[in-house]
Amino acid sequence: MSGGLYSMDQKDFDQTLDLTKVKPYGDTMNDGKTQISFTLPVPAGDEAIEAAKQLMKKMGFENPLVVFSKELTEGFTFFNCYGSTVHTVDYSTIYVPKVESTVWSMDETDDFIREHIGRKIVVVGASTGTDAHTVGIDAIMNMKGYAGHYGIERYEMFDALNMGSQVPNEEFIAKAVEMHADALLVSQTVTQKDVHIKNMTELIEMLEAEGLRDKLIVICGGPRITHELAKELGFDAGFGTNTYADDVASYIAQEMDRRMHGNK
Ligand code: B12
Repeated sequence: MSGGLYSMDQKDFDQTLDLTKVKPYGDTMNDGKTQISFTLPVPAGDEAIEAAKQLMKKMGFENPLVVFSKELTEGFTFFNCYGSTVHTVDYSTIYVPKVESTVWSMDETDDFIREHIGRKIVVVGASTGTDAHTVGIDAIMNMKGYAGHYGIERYEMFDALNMGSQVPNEEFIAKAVEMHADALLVSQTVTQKDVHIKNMTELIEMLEAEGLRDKLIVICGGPRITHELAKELGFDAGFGTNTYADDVASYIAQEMDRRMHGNK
């Protein structure tokens, strides 16, 4: 390449990708460039910016830069910062347990249920306990759907009831029994002080006490739910962010089939 302002050759940049030592990519491989935002309970000013930079260094960021700061309300300042992290992760050893199923479209799932189950699958869903967040369970169940994916209420071969939010476990189970549900969909968004763990554990214990646990496919979901956590708590499956009705409906259809016909 000839000279000039933008003349650095590709070979001048680090291009080594080592999956045992992965770090963020900003402008070039391995530069570790990260954007981070947080609020400190201090008034805005040069001291606040210095405090943010020092904190960034303690968090493992080199060359911290505060690109934006603003007092949100008296005594609280918000920061947008950049820095280069010194940390890496070993990507090659990562294992994430996931729900084992093939994701189908709504029509494929409906066709499969017609052919293999031979009747509608009954599903009852709710955001349970004290949790008032409805958007997650609506995204999965609502007729209109979410992000271009129709919810389970739209499926011809599902009979779905969304009970809304703050549904006590007792009411949830009573409705499931009344409707002869095949699957329960539990949404948990608030995880402060592990309230979701207590609530989900209580649900499983109540189902076990009533001899219902094995008769139902019990699924949970929410931004901090993982399949691993769900299994630990005695659920059949757990779904986190970026889940759509397609994922859940096809899993339920395949799991029902496995239970009815022992198919792998
Ligand atoms: C909207 C909102 C509210 C609204 C809810 C209105 C409503 N009708 O839902 C209101 C204002 C009521 C509210 C209240 C509170 N909220 Co709020 N809220 C939010 C907010 C901004 C968006 C949540 C949302 O709708 N996400 C969109 C949906 C589509 O995403 P999702 O829930 O993750 O769902 C997807 C997946 O998780 C999954 N999924 C979800 N459920 C299920 C269920 C099944 C079966 C399956 C398969 C999949 C699945 O699929 C969905 C689609 O992909 C978040 C912050 C954020 N930006 O996320 C905070 C947030 C969730 N709230 C929070 C808090 C702390 C509260 C309050 C405690 C605040 C307070 N001190 O009063 C109260 C709690 C009230 C209560 N009793 O529950 C915290 C939770 C922190 C935590 N880890 O616990 C958050 C993260 C904000 C924060 N950063 O602090 N909140």
